[in-house]
Amino acid sequence: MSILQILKYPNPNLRQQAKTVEKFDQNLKLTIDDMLETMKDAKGIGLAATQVDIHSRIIVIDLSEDYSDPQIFINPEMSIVDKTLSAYTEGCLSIPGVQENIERPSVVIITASDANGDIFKAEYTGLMATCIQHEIDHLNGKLFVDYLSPLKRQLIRKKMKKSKAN
Ligand code: GNR
Ligand code: NI
Repeated sequence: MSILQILKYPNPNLRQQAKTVEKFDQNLKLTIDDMLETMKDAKGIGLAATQVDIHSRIIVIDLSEDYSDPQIFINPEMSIVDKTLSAYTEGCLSIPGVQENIERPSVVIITASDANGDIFKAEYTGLMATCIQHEIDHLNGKLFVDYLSPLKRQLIRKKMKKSKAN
């Protein structure tokens, strides 16, 4: 297992569209293990493959305190249950030090494959609904700052370019 480097905004690779996973092989399992280790090391609650410069549709999430509840989503598809929105203060491992309130649909249904290629379907609410939407956005090259005003985004961009954290 290894800890992978997390791309930082405004790295252009964060804008790539991730490709559908076709092979549920050992290589996929190794990538998932590395992503779980990287998420834990960075103290995140989720990680999309795009953030570690792997452009395949792989997401890991763990909302537990002690990283005892890893959830894997391969090739996730989302449907929105109704138009009700909830606001959460979001952060992103690719945009360290920035936290903003973002509104997203409160309840979503996700269909995805697990690491073995078995398809499952589940409904999510609360922080889990927010997190899975944030991660699916990453796979599509989208970041939470894209929901902010252009002025706010420009300020964050300048702040990030100056920071040595990259
Ligand atoms: O660690 C993370 N916390 C978080 C908090 C609120 C909404 C979304 C997130 S995801 C983030 C990790 C990350 O950047 N995943 O892409
Ligand atoms: Ni993120």
